[in-house]
Amino acid sequence: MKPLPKSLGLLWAGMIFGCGVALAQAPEAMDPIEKRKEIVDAANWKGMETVTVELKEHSYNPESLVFKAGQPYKLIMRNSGEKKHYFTAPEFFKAIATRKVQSDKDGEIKAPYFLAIEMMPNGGQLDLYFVPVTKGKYPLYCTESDHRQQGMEGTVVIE
Ligand SMILES: [Cu+2]
Repeated sequence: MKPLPKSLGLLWAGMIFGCGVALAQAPEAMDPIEKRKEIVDAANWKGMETVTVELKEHSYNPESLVFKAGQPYKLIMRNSGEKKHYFTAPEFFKAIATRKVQSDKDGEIKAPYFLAIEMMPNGGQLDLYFVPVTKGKYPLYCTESDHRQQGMEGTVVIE
């Protein structure tokens, strides 16, 4: 009875292939990068609003950042402290369509999204260009040393 194992083999091959296709499509479904790019391209950057957040020992000023979904922004992140500080907000970064992070002095970095941005001390500055997409309240914190325990955390709201 050889035909049966052969057809079973084909069935298994079909199932494995089918699963492979599903797995290959999953990341795009979870992280719609192309959609983010469309949002960035379609945004009215001439109507961009500028917001500044200052990082220092051991706080963010303001502690709560609020953005409107669909409105393009430049978020100026400035470290006026004497230590390195992080703008860590992985959930927020996944909730926005990122255009770029720019250093006026050094250049710009384009990526679908970031997880954390580290700022050098004594006036280091990076500008995040983005469009808020998914409404919610997201945690912001510094992952340098024990800064978060010392109170260096805040929130980012998209409304
Ligand atoms: Cu810090």
